Amino acid sequence: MKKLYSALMTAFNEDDTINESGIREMVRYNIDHNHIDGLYVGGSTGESFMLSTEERKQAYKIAYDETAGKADLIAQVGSVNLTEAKELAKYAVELGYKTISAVPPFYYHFTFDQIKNYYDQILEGLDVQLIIYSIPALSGVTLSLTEFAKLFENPKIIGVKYTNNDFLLLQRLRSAFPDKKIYFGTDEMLISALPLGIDGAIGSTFNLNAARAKAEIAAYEAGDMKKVFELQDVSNKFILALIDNDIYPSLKLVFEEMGVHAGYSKAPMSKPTAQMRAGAKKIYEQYIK
Ligand code: NAY
Repeated sequence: MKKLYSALMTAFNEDDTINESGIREMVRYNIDHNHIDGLYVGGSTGESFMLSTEERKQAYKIAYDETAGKADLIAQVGSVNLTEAKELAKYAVELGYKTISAVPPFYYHFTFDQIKNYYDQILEGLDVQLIIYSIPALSGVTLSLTEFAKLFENPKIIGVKYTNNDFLLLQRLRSAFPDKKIYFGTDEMLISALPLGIDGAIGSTFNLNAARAKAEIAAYEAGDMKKVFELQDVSNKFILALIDNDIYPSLKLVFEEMGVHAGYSKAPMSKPTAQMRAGAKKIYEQYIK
């Protein structure tokens, strides 16, 4: 069975400090209501690249503690600061995370050898497995099939979180590396990734839309492609409405509608306006309630 992971959000207070109880509530919701297979902690959805090292550690710790072994956990430790990435990886492993993930180093257009060295250094001396976080649209780093092959030579690198709509590369990855894990990361294109043999999906919108996504996966596995299309169609109306309303703050606003105190997003992300609040209420009523 393909797995479904929510990309965990980080709840903030209005002054942009971390809101611990908000993170705990979202973890609980994912476990108790979504019955989620796992949580991806500290990724883009977690707004992690805007956090200090200590705040990133705090988020891993809260998520680990609240999950209490009831779901798989993956800590995203990638950073353009390799010293920080190594420190975060060590910290996550010491907490008990069995799997980490890392976005390639970004901004400076590093060479492939530098990227490979970054992954090997993060993993050096740690008893942990790693999933590459491939998200070219945000990181600016596109890895080719040959480059994935070289990274996969490190036996601790067990797969990729593939947030990319290059389906030719996805198919070639699946064919070339049947034993590596591939988690798809564009929730609105899940329908296109399912037939390519993904092991599961990791996404922000599953925090709220897990039941529909799970039903889509079940329909796919039962061979009911009409149902798969219908479910993806509703999901996409929901996802596009969220994107139009400013996705990260709006996911939290919809959580608030459901009584889950998800807090705010961190500046420079927006604080909710009256219009965003009204938009989120409408999304909740139309797609979740
Ligand atoms: C992450 O690290 O949190 C993710 O990459 C999760 C994947 C999400 N991508 C981003 C950039 O947020 O769930 C997707 C995405 O929000 C969704 O498909 C809507 O576009």
